[in-house]
This record gives sequence, C-alpha cells and structure tokens, in this order.
Amino acid sequence: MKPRIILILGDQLSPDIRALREADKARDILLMAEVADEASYVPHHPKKIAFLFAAMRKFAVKLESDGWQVRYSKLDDSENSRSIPGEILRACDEAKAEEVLATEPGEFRLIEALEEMPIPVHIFPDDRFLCSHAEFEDWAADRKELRMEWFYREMRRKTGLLMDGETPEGGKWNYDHENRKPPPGSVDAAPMQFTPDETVEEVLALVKSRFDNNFGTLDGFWFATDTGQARRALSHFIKCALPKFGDFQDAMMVGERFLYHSVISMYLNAGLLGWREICDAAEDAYKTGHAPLNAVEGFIRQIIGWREYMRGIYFREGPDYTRRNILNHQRKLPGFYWDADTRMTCLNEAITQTRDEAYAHHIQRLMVTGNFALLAGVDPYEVHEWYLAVYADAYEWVEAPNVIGMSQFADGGIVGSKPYVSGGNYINKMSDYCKDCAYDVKVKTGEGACPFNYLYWAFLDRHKDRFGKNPRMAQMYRTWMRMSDEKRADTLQSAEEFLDRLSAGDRV
Ligand code: FAD
Ligand code: DLZ
Ligand code: SF4
Repeated sequence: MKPRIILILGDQLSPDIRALREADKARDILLMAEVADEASYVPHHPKKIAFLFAAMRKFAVKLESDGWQVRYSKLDDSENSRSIPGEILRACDEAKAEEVLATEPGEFRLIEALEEMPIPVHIFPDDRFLCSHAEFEDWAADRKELRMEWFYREMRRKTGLLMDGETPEGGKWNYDHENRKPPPGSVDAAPMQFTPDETVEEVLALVKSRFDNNFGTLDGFWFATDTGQARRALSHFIKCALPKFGDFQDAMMVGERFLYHSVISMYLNAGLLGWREICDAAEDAYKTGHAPLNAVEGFIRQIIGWREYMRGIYFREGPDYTRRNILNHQRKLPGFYWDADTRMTCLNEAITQTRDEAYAHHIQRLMVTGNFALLAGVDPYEVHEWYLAVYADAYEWVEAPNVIGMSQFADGGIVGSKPYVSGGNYINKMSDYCKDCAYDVKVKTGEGACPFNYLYWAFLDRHKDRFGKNPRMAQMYRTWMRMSDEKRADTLQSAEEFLDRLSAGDRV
C-alpha cells in the first residue's frame, strides 16, 4: 500500500491529534514543516516563532522515538518550498504518496489552501476541543443572542466540572463579582521559567537571523517548549498563583506583567496541554481546599466557557468575520503600538511588556490596548492583525472573536451586548498606572487631561444612533446629556484635537 502523508501543524502538537489517530505507523509518513509563509503572514513576535519552532522540533523527536516516520522540514533547508501546500506536494512526490490526512487548521486561510490542493486531503475535525462545530451550531440555532454565560452553563453540565449533581458548586454558576479587586501591594507569584536547552538555542539563533526586524524582543526566552515542561508550569501555577487568580484577575500593575495569571494559553493553543488536564487540576485544587471557589470557577470559566465559545463563534461566522467593521472605523493603527513610544503609562506598560514577553493579560488586551483602539476609531482589521502578530498564543480562531467581537464591537454585537469602552476611571481603579502618568486621570478636558476621558464621551456621542437605545448604556447617555452644552463642546473639542495630533504622528 502506498504511504499517506499525515500533516501536523505547528499548533497541533498533541500526541492524540486526530490525523495521528487515523494514521498507520507501518505505512504513513508524518509531515511537519517550518515554512516562511506561516512565519510571515503577519509579522509574528520572534518569541512566538521561536516557541513554536522549538516545540515542533521537540515534538518531532518524540514522535520518532515513538516509532513514527517523520519528515521534518527546517526553515533554512535549501529545498524548503516556503508553504504548507508546497511542503505537502514535495513530501508526496518523494514518498510517492497520493493521499494526505490532516486535522482541521485553526484559520480559514489554511483550511482553504488545503481544500484547494491538487491531491485529496482528508480534513478531520480537531476534537481537542470540548465543543464540536455541530454542537455549537445546535446551541446557537434559534437563539436571539449568543451569550457566553448560557453556553458556559451547558459546558459545566457537559463536563461535570464544579457540579454537584445538577446544581453548580456553591449554588451559583458565576462568582465574577468577587473577582474585581484592585491591585495588591505586591505580587508573590510568577510563571515558571525554563532555561533554553540545545534545541531552543538552535531555534533562537535561526529566529534571530531571520526575524530580527519584527516587533518583539527575543532575548530572555523562557517559555516551556514540550509537554513535560508545560505540565510543570501548570502545576506551578496551580500551587502558587491560582488561589489569588480570581481576586486579582482584572488588576494591572506597573512592572508586574503576569500577576496571578496562568500564562498557559500558548501551551494550550499549541497542543502541549489539554483543557481537561488543566481544568481537572484546578478543580482538584478547590476540592482539596487549596484554592477558593471564586478563583477556580473563574479560571475554569475562561477555558470551558470563553475559549470554547470564541472558537464556536469563529467557525460559525465564517471567513469574512475578520473584515467586519460595523462602526465604520477607518483610522490607521497608531505607530506607538509598534514601539510603545507614548506618554500614556497604561499603553506604554501594556505594549512594552507585549514587546518583551509576547504576552499581556486579558484586561490589558481588552481595557488598555483594545479600549484605546476602539475609542480612537482604529480600523478593526488593523487591530486584528496587530493582536494576531504580537501574542504567543494568537491564532485566528481565538484571536479574531476576541478582537473583532469582544474588543472592537466590529461584529455588531454577536460576542458582546455592548462595547467594552471606558474612560480613565476604570483603568485608575484597576491599576496603579495613573499615578506616574504624564496625563491626569482626574482631569476631563484640555492638554493634560487623560485622553481616555474625553475619547470615551466622544465615542458615545459619535455612535449615539447605534448605542443610545441600548438599555445597558442608557445611564451613560443620560450622564452625557446632563452635562452642560459648554462641557460637552469642550469634551468633543479635546477629543478632536487629540485625534488630530494622533493623525499627524505627534507623540501623544
Ligand atoms: P489566564 O488569565 O490565566 O486564563 C486562563 C486561560 O483561559 C487562558 O490560558 C486561555 O486559554 C483562556 N482564556 C481566558 N480568556 C479567554 C478568552 N477571552 N478567549 C479565549 N480563551 C480565554 N487568547 C488567546 O488564547 N489567543 C489570543 O490570540 C487572544 N487574543 C485576545 C485579544 C483580545 C483583544 C482579548 C481581549 C483577549 C484575547 N485573548 C486571547 C484572551 C485572553 O486575553 C488570553 O487567553 C489570556 O490573556 C492568556 O493569558 P493566560 O494564559 O495567563 O490566561
Ligand atoms: C504560527 C505558525 C508559525 C509562525 N509557523 C508555522 C510553521 O512554520 N509551520 C506550521 O506548521 N505552523 C506554523 N504556525 C502555526 C500555523 O500558522 C497554524 O497552524 C495556523 O495558523 C492554523 O491555526
Ligand atoms: Fe492611562 Fe489615562 Fe491613567 Fe494615563 S491617566 S495611565 S492615559 S488611564
């Protein structure tokens, strides 16, 4: 029998990935390929590329030691054809294979590329997720609103996580109201870091030589790059940070890049960890009294709730989702997103740490970089491309619904019932950023005022036809309308002047 080519992509590094389960060790050839097209369809952060290449190389070695025949293309192989379809054709040619088995990629562009191949490619569902496309479709069909909270409850019932029979543990489904504490005085946790081994060093040299001009620092690489390390990082998080995860989930602090977050999204999304082992470990921490319910419920919700829900939205909405722009925002992404050169401390902190770590936590992504882009009216596609490039955990299936939907409201309210916008007050309450900022968070208009303050009202004013009747925003519109004509005019003028300076490329 002729061999078949079994494709394993860079974010499919799971020993039980579906295409591998379909494969025959005695017959088939596994294909893994570092290719220029995947490494450059957006200017990925060098740490993201290094993480994936190192993890891919180590996974290939593991597969070989398990008895598989692996055909691995390195980026600098002279024959490398630069693309996944090109490498498939090359592998088929060499092995005289006429059939390819693949697991569904997490981005439409790659699914389409596989579907257009001149040889048969069987694409199997990626069943590393809790909710299949069909199950999400069933849940979504006939619903007027696709609220995550309802989806999440289904997933709790389905998994039995934190369930006491039919009732949620502790009597409530969601303990979020306990999870909004301002920043602590100091942070007594940090993610587990790993010294680069020989494989990682080799990849770091390659990435440095090829992607040095991309946004992002390669120095100080410390990510886990195999399942063993990722599991140690997970255990470390459960032991040291999970107990306070809930309390400080929304907090932000100067110089504290990780607070009590798990920093496991890149491992989970690449396949080094699975959702079940993560959630079981968290649930155990609750059952043994190590971590409180508000922390464990909040953490599990992110994984079986938000993460699965976002994937459901991406595949349900289809390839045009990333181009949605319901608010018709057209501004270019400000230059400081690429060099952190801004006087606004919150943005400077979030972007600097993104540059250094390829990581920012959820509230930084949503309420600092995302909030600013939305208030300033940046083209959501540009915002989407930025997030897809700069974070180590970013693949379109999870990034796009978070950016286009949750953060930029560009999908018209599929993911969120109202836009996530706020003035400086929210950032001041949840962080210590404002203390040392060049702008004054208490001042609402004029030169030294916090830009988030006037941009917030200008956003509401600009979109009053769309949001004025939204019951969740009625209170804010009443406050806006109660302001004197003079104050409103002042606010709009401050916003206009600021946006003009932004357009002119001034340092803001
Ligand atoms: P923790 O705070 O410790 O949370 C635990 C886990 O829950 C995460 O590892 C992640 O797997 C999951 N999770 C939490 N929130 C979400 C969410 N909203 N959607 C999906 N999964 C979630 N997450 C990505 O994995 N990739 C992305 O490209 C991505 N882009 C984002 C863009 C924006 C604008 C926003 C607002 C959020 C984005 N997120 C993305 C979600 C979230 O910010 C990250 O998952 C989280 O910050 C990763 O850090 P952590 O592992 O420390 O997470
Ligand atoms: C993100 C990424 C990068 C940077 N490089 C590769 C690569 O060289 N080879 C590969 O198989 N996968 C890579 N990936 C991950 C893919 O882009 C990812 O599989 C798709 O975006 C689908 O999620
Ligand atoms: Fe950000 Fe405004 Fe606070 Fe400065 S004052 S850190 S711009 S919220």
